[in-house]
Amino acid sequence: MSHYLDRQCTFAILVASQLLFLVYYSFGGLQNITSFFSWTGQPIWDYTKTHDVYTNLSLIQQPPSGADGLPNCPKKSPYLVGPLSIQFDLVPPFAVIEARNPLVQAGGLYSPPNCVPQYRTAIIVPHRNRETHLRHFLYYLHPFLQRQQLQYGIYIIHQAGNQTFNRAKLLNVGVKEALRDEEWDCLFLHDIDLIPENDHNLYVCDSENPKHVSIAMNKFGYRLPYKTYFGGVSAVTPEQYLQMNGFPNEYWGWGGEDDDIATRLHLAGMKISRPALSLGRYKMIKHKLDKGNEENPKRFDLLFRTRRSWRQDGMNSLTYVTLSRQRLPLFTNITADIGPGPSATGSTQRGPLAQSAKGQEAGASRALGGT
Ligand code: NGS
Repeated sequence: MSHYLDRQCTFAILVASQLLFLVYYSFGGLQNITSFFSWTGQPIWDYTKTHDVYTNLSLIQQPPSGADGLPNCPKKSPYLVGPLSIQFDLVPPFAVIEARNPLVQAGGLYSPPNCVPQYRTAIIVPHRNRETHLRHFLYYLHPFLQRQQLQYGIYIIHQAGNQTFNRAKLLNVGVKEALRDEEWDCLFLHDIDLIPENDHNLYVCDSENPKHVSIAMNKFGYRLPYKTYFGGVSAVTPEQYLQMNGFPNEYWGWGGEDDDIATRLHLAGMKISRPALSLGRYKMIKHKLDKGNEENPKRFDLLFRTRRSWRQDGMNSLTYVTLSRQRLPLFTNITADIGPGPSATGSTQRGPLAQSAKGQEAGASRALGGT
């Protein structure tokens, strides 16, 4: 009798374990089971199934003339497709990018032709000697942003001369210059070599806190490299930008300025907001460290001083001269002289540039609501 029971028990365990196995696989394995129980309301994206970045663009049409006033654009654009196919083997010529984006206006400005946009976003990109990257960037960003039904403008901020590169100061220049054109709701501070992989990653701001957007880059295995990382792509409202006194002007060369920004936003009483890890995905265009953007040996000293310096170093101390401002077909090109960089003694030189920029800055300060 007990032998019979033993056999029945073994049989039941066998069937149960087979059933469990079946359930496990129909859920897609361990990863999907855990994500099912910690579900955040965000869909799980399948990045093995991607779409061409120009999908649906031809559906965006001017309404027939004589039609009544435009409706508001919906909260969620009907043109979004999700994961995008991105490849950098062929560099698209500017003429091809222009032809594929016929609704983009001079200066890289765009507003949906068939509805009133809910958001106005300026994309601000520091730049020097990266034309190949620029072409990839424009090829992917224009259709991406149009599908989101945003009003947007792309500003490329070019550092004149051969002095050491200064990413954070160029971003400050870009913010001032962009706000001369329009009362943008949101400022996207964007590295030129990062391409978003999912168009549901909306280029709008978080009204409460500065948003770090490029949280999952391919070069870091689609994870944050460290908890306070704030590099690559971030989004702030003009008010948040002023609250943190913009970005530091004194980081010449590679590294540290993004860590400084992360610190100053906390010092200004804000927190870092982030999208879902499956949305904030970016592909980086591979490249070597640029000439003129060598590691900044002073970055650790500067970081040590952020708490004391952030109120003095930022938008309220920004000086530069705009050498040119062109509305090109795909972007607004601003070339700025941002000064000679750190002197041999370590302090930033303040020569004729600082003097001559003062008058010019007054207007921009007002546009920003500054003093
Ligand atoms: C940190 C740098 C950041 C930089 C990050 C990622 O160490 O500026 O690495 O760099 N901070 C300092 O040097 C203090 S990356 O791998 O993208 O080149 O953004």
